Amino acid sequence: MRAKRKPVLRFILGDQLSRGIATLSDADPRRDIVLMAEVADEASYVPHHPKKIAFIFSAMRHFAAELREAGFTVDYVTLDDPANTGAFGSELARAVGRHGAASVVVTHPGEWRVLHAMQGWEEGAGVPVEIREDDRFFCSLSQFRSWAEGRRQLRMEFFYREMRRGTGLLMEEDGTPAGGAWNYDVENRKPLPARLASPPAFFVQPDAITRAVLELVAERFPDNFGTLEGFDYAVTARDAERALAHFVEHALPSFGDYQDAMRQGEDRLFHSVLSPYLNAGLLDPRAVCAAVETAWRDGMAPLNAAEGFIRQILGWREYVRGIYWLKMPDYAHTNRLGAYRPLPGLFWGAPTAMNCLHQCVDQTRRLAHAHHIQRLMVTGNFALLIGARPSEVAEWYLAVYIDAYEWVELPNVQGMILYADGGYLGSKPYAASGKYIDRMSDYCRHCRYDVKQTVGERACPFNFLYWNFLMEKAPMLQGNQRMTMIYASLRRMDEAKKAAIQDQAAAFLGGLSSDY
Ligand code: FAD
Ligand code: DLZ
Ligand code: SF4
Repeated sequence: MRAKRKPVLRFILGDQLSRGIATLSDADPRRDIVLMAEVADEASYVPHHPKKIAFIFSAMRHFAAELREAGFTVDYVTLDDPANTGAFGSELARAVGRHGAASVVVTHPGEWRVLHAMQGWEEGAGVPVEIREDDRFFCSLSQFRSWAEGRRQLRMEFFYREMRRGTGLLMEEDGTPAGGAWNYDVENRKPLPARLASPPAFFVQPDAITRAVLELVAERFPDNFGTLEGFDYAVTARDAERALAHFVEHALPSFGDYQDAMRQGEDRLFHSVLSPYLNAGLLDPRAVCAAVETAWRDGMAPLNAAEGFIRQILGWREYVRGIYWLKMPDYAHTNRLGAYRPLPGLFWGAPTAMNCLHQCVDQTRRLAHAHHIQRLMVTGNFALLIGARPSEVAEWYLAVYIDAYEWVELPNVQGMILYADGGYLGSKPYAASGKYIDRMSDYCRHCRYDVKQTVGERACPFNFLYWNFLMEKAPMLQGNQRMTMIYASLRRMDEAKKAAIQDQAAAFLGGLSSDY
């Protein structure tokens, strides 16, 4: 009698929930074992928002059920399994022993920290571990590396054009961009008209699997920032595809126009809220971009909306991933502007009279989601202007958003909001005064501060912090060509006003507390 061949153990991580994942590409359901594990290390390496943990655990459990239906044997270790050792490496070693596996196959993880640990798994498990490329992105890491080679500074716009040419997305047959321009931002970013209604929200009722996960998370993570109430995210690929269809029908047509708008009481406006599904593997970025291009070609959405949206995914999402893997692990420690202030407690929910911050942090607490302009121009801008320590800011963004994995969060924090990388990702800091927030939102109308005042008891803190930041960072920033105009305005400001701004900023910064 021939001996039974030993199984291959196929280890799937919580953000690899794609049927097309490289780990499974040559899997034999009759012989191989799929391993999935809820582990304490991953659930607590930052204090994740409870909705983020619930989303990942529920999506993992649904994915395991789908694989079983397709004939796979799935060994699923739950967080409350008494034998669970709490870490990827030790769970893998245990499973290799349990199943007498001949080898392990896994896909390249999304975080450097996990890749680093993965390199020791072979020794721990005592069998070969094959790490496969994650091919769920448009641009491979080697392709990005070749593109970046020899460039001192990278620019997203040039990368994006290459990606358009390479994929053919929104391209004419003669090789020119659809409509004749690469970018339609001049038509985008309008303030929201008072009477414009938001699109209807997409939601999914929690099923029995999600309800069990919600109970587990409530019990195990009672003190984490954020609420589990009203959990309505999709947790299967099928529902994520419904979320995509809903977005294309209801929100895409106005996505470009109101991409930068914010309105009190309206959390999502015309944003897609597809990032959790894209990043966990429930949605394929190619399918998302194709659906949006089709909507434009069918006359269901204007070009400025389709281009603006596709640029976020084909451009920004791929670009930040490329930078992350090119620059890690050093990228996490960059701090070019020398920022060392502890993160104020208001980020974790301590009361603040600054209405814009209160609204964005409170929305984050409720939903584990805030849209790009809230992350960039409200919380991000504030962190930049007060000189918050990059590592604490990065931990906050990684913890509180449902879509946060380090490969996408870190370049947005170090590069986009904090300029900690000295201009490698973006050409200048996104610093702004309260005027920007006032133009793009109604937050200022409901605030105790006056956005029109720069100094004085009711002056909007964004105003004096902005000018104070420019003065303080002048040695590093005033040579930046894109900041010439603003430094010219600063030079024209009279000295008494400058001194008053600096005094008020110092008093405000001195009063910030990291308690919450
Ligand atoms: P939409 O506005 O509908 O955009 C569509 C898609 O484009 C998003 O789903 C996302 O996949 C992609 N996208 C848009 N902007 C970016 C960007 N700057 N970088 C990468 N992808 C982008 N996005 C994450 O997915 N995870 C994060 O951890 C994350 N952290 C961020 C931290 C900061 C400081 C900032 C400024 C931005 C961060 N972003 C992050 C980018 C962006 O804010 C979110 O992708 C977006 O808000 C998700 O909501 P949405 O799906 O409704 O986006
Ligand atoms: C974010 C997360 C959490 C909270 N929990 C788990 C888990 O228990 N098991 C798992 O496989 N993945 C989890 N994840 C996602 C991982 O952190 C993610 O796969 C790694 O950071 C690599 O990107
Ligand atoms: Fe924010 Fe200033 Fe406007 Fe208040 S006045 S909401 S602090 S920008």
